[in-house]
Amino acid sequence: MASATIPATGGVHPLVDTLAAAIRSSWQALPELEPLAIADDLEAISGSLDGERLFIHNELRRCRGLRKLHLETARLGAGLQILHCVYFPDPRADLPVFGADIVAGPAGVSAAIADLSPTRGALPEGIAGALAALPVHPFSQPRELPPWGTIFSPYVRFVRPVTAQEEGWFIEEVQGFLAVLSAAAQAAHFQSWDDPATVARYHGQLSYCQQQKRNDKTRRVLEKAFSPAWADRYIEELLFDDPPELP
Ligand code: 18B
Repeated sequence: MASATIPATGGVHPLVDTLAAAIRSSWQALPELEPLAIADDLEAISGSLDGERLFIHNELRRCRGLRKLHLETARLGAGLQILHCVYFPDPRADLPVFGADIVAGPAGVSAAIADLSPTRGALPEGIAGALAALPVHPFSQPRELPPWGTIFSPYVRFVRPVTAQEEGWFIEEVQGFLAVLSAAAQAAHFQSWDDPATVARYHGQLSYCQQQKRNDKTRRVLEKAFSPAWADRYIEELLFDDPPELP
């Protein structure tokens, strides 16, 4: 049975809270970490739906090799609690996209996914090697990727964690991914904007954003909590905005 305890009102699922704290603390290992500006009206968003309090909290950073680090925690109606996190690389560096999503409802966590996703067909060899060496835990309920999930690497983890032990495993695996990425960011070399490898990685990142936008489940929840026009702007401007055009 679901081990997860859902606070009666207002709070955030413990897995969402714990992973958000682990992600924030992993920022300290990133090279040249800096704040990244966020529109005032997108930093903290609140509302209500069917008498339930809704909120979205967004945090943005950048660092050497990663142009945008985005962490979002949200409560979005029908008791849905969400952690959404994406690190978008600078296309001049050969780094993958980090992505993680947790969706928890009144019955527990239904989806926990994390990956370092390639931006040029395959992961850089050093990163694939480091991921292959990480521990893999025997989750009891693995989940199948949706059709748009072709963007993920062979190391993607997509599960429904059903015990406190499995929730701990998921956090540990995400920390492993983040340690691999932060070491790669420290060591990254930069190619020029017009290098064909940079251009290929730019297009890979664009395609990552386009595929993520095919996830109707994200859009539907935001449309219901706010409005279709608001959901569209939020997805296009903050969740999966295209990388800035090549100079
Ligand atoms: N996502 N998720 O981040 N999504 O944003 N999410 C769901 O049990 C939101 C990402 C991913 O099987 C569900 O299926 C909202 C990133 C995958 O068809 C809901 C936000 C990744 C699935 C939401 C959000 C990602 C999924 C249904 C913004 C991966 C399964 C819950 C706050 C790196 C899709 C369920 C499927 C599912 C909602 C993955 C409700 C609103 C970065 C693969």
